[in-house]
Amino acid sequence: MDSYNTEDVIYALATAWAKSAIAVVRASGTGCIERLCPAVRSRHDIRKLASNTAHYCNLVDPADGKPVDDIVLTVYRDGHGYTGEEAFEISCHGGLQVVRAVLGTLSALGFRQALPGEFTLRAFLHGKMDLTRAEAVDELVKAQGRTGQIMALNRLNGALFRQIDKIKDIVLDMMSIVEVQLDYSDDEIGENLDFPRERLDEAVRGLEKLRDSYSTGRLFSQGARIVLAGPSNAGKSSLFNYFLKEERAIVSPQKGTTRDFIEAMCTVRGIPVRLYDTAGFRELSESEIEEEGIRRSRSLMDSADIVIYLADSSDFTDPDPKVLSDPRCIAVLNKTDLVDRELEGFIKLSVTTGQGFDVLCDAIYGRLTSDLEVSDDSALVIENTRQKENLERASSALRRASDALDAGLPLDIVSMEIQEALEALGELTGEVTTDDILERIFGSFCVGK
Ligand SMILES: Nc1nc2c(ncn2[C@@H]2O[C@H](COP(=O)(O)OP(=O)(O)OP(=O)(O)O)[C@@H](O)[C@H]2O)c(=O)[nH]1
Ligand SMILES: [Mg+2]
Repeated sequence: MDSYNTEDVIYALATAWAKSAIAVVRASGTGCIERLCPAVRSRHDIRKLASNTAHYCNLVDPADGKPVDDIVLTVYRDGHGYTGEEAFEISCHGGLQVVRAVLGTLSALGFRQALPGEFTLRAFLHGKMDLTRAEAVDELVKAQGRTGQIMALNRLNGALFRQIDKIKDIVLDMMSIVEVQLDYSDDEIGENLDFPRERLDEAVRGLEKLRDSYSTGRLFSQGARIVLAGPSNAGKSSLFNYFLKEERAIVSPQKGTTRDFIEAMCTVRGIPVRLYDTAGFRELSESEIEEEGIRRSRSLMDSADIVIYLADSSDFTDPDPKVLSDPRCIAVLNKTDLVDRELEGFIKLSVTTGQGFDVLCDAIYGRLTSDLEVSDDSALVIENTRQKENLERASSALRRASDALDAGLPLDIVSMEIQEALEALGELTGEVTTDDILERIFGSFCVGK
């Protein structure tokens, strides 16, 4: 962190850059409240305000005293607030011109605009959060579905940190036992080595369970791609709209209504889904444009996690067996309100009445989670590749330690492996950090670029 100055007073707009009723501008750094003084007109001396208190004030241009906005100023000191250093928040009116003027005022007072992730980096540096919590901030902000949001919140509240800390305690205990033996014995495992093997296994199981939760976490954070495909007029666009609960795609009794694909986000049983409505297949397409649409449908199907093949119960033609044999395919027979029939391997649906939609959602959820261990949203899961890598590193090292014990190898080899596991766990929570790790998490700004 050569050129990155943690002494600077920094500021940033904490809310979105968009017109709104209120916007919040945040600032942090030792001396930031004193620095703001020339731009504040208040009944109080803002330097003497108690921490965690909010005050109505006037913000003025420090150069000419002209009004900028009426604001509510909230101050933080003594380790309170997000970053754990002296800080304040300005709640101002949310018009873009107002926000621009407030930011300009701070800039004129010598505040530096914060870089992405910089407030969270400071929170980490001041011990307000460990790295798993810092990563959870970003994951929570980006959560797309309710389940992913709850899972990220769980990590932000420290559930992951506590679990890792518990396992680390076990590993530390093992380390001290090995160290004692190393001090008193002659490098070989003596018959009287009292090593808690079951504790070692417990630690490995705990780490592997967390590591394996990655796929679940990824599914609930990144979501899945689902393509609606099938013959023209089967009701793909109708189903697309039904998923979105809005009339997004054009629906008509005419074949070939959808020419190009449309995509939209929705959630299915808490899983974020990017859903694609595509051009229906027809033997005799009427134009080059439609043919191009059909080509695009096929290429989308190639990259989908699930293809919902929609057939028309009232105008049924045998589907392409290649599509149906694809393990990603869920076959659906629509318009069963018109012609009610059973077809092996097909879910019965009527988009018009909604009958069968729940069964379809269950099938999607089942297909996406079939290889995963999913319990409920209170489950402790990770979605972060860095965390997964460190968990893998730690559990592999402990497994090697276990193998070394089994093989009766010298204790210093066991000790080395346990040390490696401790390092990986330390990196995971941020007890041990390097510029590389901080750069990976907080962005390139912190390593002198
Ligand atoms: N009775 C009945 N009609 C339906 C149902 N689903 C869709 N339709 C009707 O079927 C017609 C075709 O629906 P679309 O959703 O446009 O079909 P599509 O598969 O998108 O068609 P293309 O875009 O041409 O490929 C429309 O008139 C819909 O109102 C259903 O479950 N029951
Ligand atoms: Mg359509």
